[in-house]
Amino acid sequence: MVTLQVTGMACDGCAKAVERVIKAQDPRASVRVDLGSGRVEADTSAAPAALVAAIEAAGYGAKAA
Ligand SMILES: [Cu+2]
Repeated sequence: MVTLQVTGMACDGCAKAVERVIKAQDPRASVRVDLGSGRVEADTSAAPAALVAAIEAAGYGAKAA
């Protein structure tokens, strides 16, 4: 389980975009996004640093929580 703090998500579309970014790194990941808090939980074997980099490349802020 990887928990990330993501900033810059304003709507459901953003939440879906972040989920897609994570699934691009690991198609089998199961992802939960809490839009209000920016907390993102992913059941994935992908490295947290790789997820952070991919989310930042998509235009959001991210750090391991
Ligand atoms: Cu949005």
